Amino acid sequence: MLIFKYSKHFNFLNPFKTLIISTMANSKFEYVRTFETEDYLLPNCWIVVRIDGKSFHKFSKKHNFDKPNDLNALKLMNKAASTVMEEYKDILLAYGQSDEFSFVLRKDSTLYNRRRSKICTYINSLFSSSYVYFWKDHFQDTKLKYPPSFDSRIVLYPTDKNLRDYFSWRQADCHINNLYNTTFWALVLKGGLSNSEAEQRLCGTLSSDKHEILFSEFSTNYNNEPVIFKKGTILLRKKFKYKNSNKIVVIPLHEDLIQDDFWVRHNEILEIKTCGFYEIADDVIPELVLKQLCLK
Ligand SMILES: Nc1nc2c(ncn2[C@@H]2O[C@H](COP(=O)(O)OP(=O)(O)OP(=O)(O)O)[C@@H](O)[C@H]2O)c(=O)[nH]1
Ligand SMILES: [Mg+2]
Repeated sequence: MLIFKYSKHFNFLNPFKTLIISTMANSKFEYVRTFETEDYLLPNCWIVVRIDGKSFHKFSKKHNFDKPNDLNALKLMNKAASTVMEEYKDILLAYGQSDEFSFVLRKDSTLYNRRRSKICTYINSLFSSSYVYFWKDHFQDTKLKYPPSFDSRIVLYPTDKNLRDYFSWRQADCHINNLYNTTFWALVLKGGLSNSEAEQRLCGTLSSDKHEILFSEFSTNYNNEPVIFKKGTILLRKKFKYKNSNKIVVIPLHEDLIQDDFWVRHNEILEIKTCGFYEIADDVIPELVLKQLCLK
């Protein structure tokens, strides 16, 4: 008896042709599948996916991003990352700065059976397509000149300390780069120095020297710079009371995550339990949350 197994190559007009192809595939060609390797991630480890823009020094120039920080570009990164978090509920926290975003999945996640390539590529492609899809909402006057791309990697962290140190590393990096870039562009754009003169001026300077240059030469108190530039953006899932019902939304925060306080206040992350309530300060619902409530 002949049994026709359904395959995506099934030819309904000519089943006999399908039979020939599938017999050939099974007997002669299908062995190539044995070359595919398994890539299951170790159990019981935090899964961190980090995405980073390819050559964004060029992309930002081509699209006239404000220097050193373009608020619209940062908001677009946040929107793309929020879209990823809304889709993948196993992501507990995301952190972004500049052209990068990191996502942490619960350590007991069984998403795609913990297959590395599935998790890494789906998250990257949803992030990348969302970046392009939502571009026009953030840059009304600047057309996207070419398709951006992002690399991505997965790193496993076996302990809570390792995970916290990872995010501390990214936030410290944000602070160091932002202080440098803010001083560099003040010297160039306001101080009239060339790029290489500004680079030379900053060579060997300490953090306190950069604060002093900003304060004494450009009347800028670095501490008053926007917190999104200094700290980056943390995305967390929270319950949010809206019109007498509780919605679960992804909220943006711009806080210090290096100190214990953050992890105590948001203990649902490391303890992997239901998310806590989000109280809005000063009654202003962030744009990112308004969009999730379909109010914008
Ligand atoms: N003007 C401006 N540039 C930005 C902004 N955000 C990111 N960039 C640029 O993007 C770069 C990101 O750094 P990297 O990821 O190390 O560099 P890259 O050019 O993307 O190179 P690869 O990641 O190695 O492909 C920064 O150095 C800036 O040049 C922004 O808000 N404004
Ligand atoms: Mg990059």
